[in-house]
Amino acid sequence: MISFVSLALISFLKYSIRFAIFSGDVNQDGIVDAADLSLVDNDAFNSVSGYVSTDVNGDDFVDASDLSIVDNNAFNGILVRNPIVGDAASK
Ligand SMILES: [Ca+2]
Ligand SMILES: [Ca+2]
Repeated sequence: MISFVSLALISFLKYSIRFAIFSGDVNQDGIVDAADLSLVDNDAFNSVSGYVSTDVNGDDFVDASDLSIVDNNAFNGILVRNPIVGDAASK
């Protein structure tokens, strides 16, 4: 049997949490920027393959498609906004 409190919590979680996952934060500092772009650019230039962090689309090869994703997210200023540990930009 579900209590009123449980129903309220389920409703709260169902309608109040928003999150998204963006590719491109290769160095894991919370911001997609030129540093990430540089890492992907270097690996694309060297035709790196395999399970590497610079392969942001997961096709086991670092190329222009990965560079395009990181470039778009860097241009749009994608960063981590975390209510628990704070925003990446404020660190
Ligand atoms: Ca980064
Ligand atoms: Ca790739």
